[in-house]
Amino acid sequence: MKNLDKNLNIVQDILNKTEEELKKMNPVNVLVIGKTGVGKSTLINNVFRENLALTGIGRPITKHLRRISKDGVPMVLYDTRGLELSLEVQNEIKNEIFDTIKENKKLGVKEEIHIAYYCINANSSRIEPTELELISELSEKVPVVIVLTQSIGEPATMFKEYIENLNLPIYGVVSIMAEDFKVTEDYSVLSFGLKELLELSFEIIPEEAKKAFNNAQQVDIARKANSARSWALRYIGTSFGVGFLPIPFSDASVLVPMQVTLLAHITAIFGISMDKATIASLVAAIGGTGGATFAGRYIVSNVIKLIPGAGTVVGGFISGSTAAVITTALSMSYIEVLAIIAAGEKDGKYPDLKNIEILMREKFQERLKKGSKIDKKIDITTDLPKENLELDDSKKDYFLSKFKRLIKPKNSKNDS
Ligand SMILES: Nc1nc2c(ncn2[C@@H]2O[C@H](COP(=O)(O)OP(=O)(O)OP(=O)(O)O)[C@@H](O)[C@H]2O)c(=O)[nH]1
Ligand SMILES: [Mg+2]
Repeated sequence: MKNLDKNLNIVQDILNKTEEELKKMNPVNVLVIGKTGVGKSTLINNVFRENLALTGIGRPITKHLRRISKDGVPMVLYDTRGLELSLEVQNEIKNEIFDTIKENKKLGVKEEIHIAYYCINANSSRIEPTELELISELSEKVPVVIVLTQSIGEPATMFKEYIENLNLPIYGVVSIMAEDFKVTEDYSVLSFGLKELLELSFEIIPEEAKKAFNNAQQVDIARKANSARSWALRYIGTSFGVGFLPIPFSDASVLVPMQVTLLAHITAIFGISMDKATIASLVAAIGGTGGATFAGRYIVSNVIKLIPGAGTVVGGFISGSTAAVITTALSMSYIEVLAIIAAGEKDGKYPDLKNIEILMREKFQERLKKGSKIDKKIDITTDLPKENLELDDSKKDYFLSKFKRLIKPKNSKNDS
């Protein structure tokens, strides 16, 4: 019982610290604009996690502008409505948007709108003069990307060329299909273009908003994992490098607060919806059954023996390099598991908690056995060479197939 309490404390600590980290993070602010039905909400729900357009809390800030946000996702979306209505309404909208942009800009980089996605249905074949005017004026105030939604085939390609030739003062035109589009019973146009939109957006938004953008997006999971990994390796390097005094095994629990901070920070950088149960499974996995913490006795009896070379440690002390190996293994395996959860979640599939625990334990031990070796050319989420980082559909299949047992249909209950 006592062990369980300790575990729960760690879980709560990780959750609280993650929340703190998120609060410190500058949010990314995105304006999504376009006529009704073009696919603004579909775009948002596929690019960002947590079905933001569907489940976020929307607050009308003007007649035609809604501000959407959600706890735990460091982003604010501005969604417009009514652009297809009369010229008079369009002018009203324009003024509302421009006022909002101006007011937010006054409040600094934390509040200002960082990017605007101007959505046009790719099957429109032409843009009206009023829309062109709006795009041009908007571009003077905020970086604009034209997103051609529901793009299918030749007409969409031609429309893209047509828009590019207009030489608008925008940052780019990106064709997308945000969600697979079913044409017939056995033929679908698969989703595409979101990765490109993401890359372009990262080029455009200010440095201060990039961390939040990476947290909020769900298109490029390897990117999330890699940024969490770089941060963790830097943190470990400074914590256990020169100046780290060896600690006695009996005091190994001093590592716990450090590891809590580490896991919380990783969770915040990565950006994933984590509940208590999930974190509890992860913590249980690295604490061993009956072990209260991932330090202390557990390290001595279960962890040390797995680290190549560490068996020769004499005098009952944990050196900086041993602590680094343990903590690196902990963070790398944690990130790997987050990546797998995120990949499943994107497809509306949630992993079974028991399987998470098993996987986390396996990954942790695998990492320990590698010792201090980190191959930077290998992407940790897939163990594939880094140039294969992009998770296109074939790789996604490979990626998921490796962990098939983890993935359960959305509606089935966790049997733990
Ligand atoms: N398959 C598929 N359907 C899409 C896509 N984008 C839009 N649609 C279809 O178009 C409909 C309208 O899309 P929404 O995302 O709701 O459009 P919206 O711009 O948010 O519309 P308003 O909220 O009314 O302004 C959806 O219900 C889908 O049927 C896409 O990328 N793929
Ligand atoms: Mg909508």
